[in-house]
Amino acid sequence: MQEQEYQERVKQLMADYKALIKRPNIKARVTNGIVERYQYPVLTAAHTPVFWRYDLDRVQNPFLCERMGINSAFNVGAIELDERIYLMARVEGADRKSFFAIAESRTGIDGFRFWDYPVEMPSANPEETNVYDVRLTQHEDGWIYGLFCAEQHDPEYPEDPSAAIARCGIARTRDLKTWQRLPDLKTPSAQQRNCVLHPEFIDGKYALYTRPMADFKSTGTGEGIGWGLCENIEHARITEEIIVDRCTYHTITEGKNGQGPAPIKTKEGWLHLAHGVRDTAAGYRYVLYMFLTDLNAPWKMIAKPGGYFMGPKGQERVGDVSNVLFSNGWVARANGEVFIYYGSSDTRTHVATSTVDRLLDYVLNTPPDGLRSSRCVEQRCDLIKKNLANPWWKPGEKVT
Ligand code: M1P
Repeated sequence: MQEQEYQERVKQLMADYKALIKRPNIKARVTNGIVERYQYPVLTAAHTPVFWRYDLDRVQNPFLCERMGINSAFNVGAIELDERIYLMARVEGADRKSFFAIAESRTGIDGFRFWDYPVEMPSANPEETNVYDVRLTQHEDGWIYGLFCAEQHDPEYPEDPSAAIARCGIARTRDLKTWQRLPDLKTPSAQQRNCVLHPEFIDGKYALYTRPMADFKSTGTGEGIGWGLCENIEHARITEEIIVDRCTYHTITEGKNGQGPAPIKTKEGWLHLAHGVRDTAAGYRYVLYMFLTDLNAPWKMIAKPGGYFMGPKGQERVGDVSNVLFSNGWVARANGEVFIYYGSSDTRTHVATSTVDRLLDYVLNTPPDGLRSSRCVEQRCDLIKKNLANPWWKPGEKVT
């Protein structure tokens, strides 16, 4: 390639990247009243800096080949510090390994830019192969904790290259740059993914949401979102897990579920965001749902609307693992706004916005799952009857 063409191609790569980072995001016109979606994802593989992917040395890379491709940027942990929003993304290279990288924005809905270097997360053991899906918790002990899935090949099945063990990795930081890795969480369960640290001490102990499961990923081998206490986060061990939200037949959590980010403390209780999974002929379907637990007993469910408030839509439905919405990061701002960050189809990251008041209204005033078709029809008929009794919204109808 001639020098000039080389220069032009590099210039174009940089210009495309800049345009993407600067593109303003636009609120989608259609809303379910609970959240507003946005037109563009906030992070994609193309949001990673060009210099993460290309060797820009003309002698060593004469054809300007992408040397280290990036596949996806999704499932982000989120935190607000000094009025800036930080996302700790699961970035997956073309080599399938995930790693963490921080992207920062002033608005929280656009303008996310990755820091120059990804996070260099220390490993807990030499067999650790893959890390992903971090949940960030600003704990009352003063540290920011990141709990994530740390995965390795299952030594019990050396012949099976797909046999894996998922553990809960724990690390802490003060600045999101330097991370102190602590020993992995120990629980009675063989597999642990979707573990989240509760932001406050309970009876002087650290409290964690867990997901006890017998198998690495198969639906039907887990009971639900768990809860357990541990004395010492530096050697975290939970000996007893209770179930906060149990997987239930013919609901959105029939297959499995998992706590999303750490819950938000509200005047009505702890507001939770979670994912529910069901198996279908087309593969697993992941949707997002919410529930509320007691302020003084965060393991006690006090309200849970039926069904999901966000399922995969439009472009969100397609990607590496299609038909998946997954969230492990949200931010509740001082002005009552809530930014929900969610990954779609294990490929990209989006934002949806709402407020604490609106989410509480949704959680407290939406009918619970009727669990049977007949009950669900009754619930719907009640709604229809109420609306038809006073059809002020129907042009031309008599208003009572
Ligand atoms: O591929 C969909 C999701 O699968 C896993 O979710 P769960 O822990 O509920 O099984 C995770 O690998 C998650 O990252 C992924 O989005």
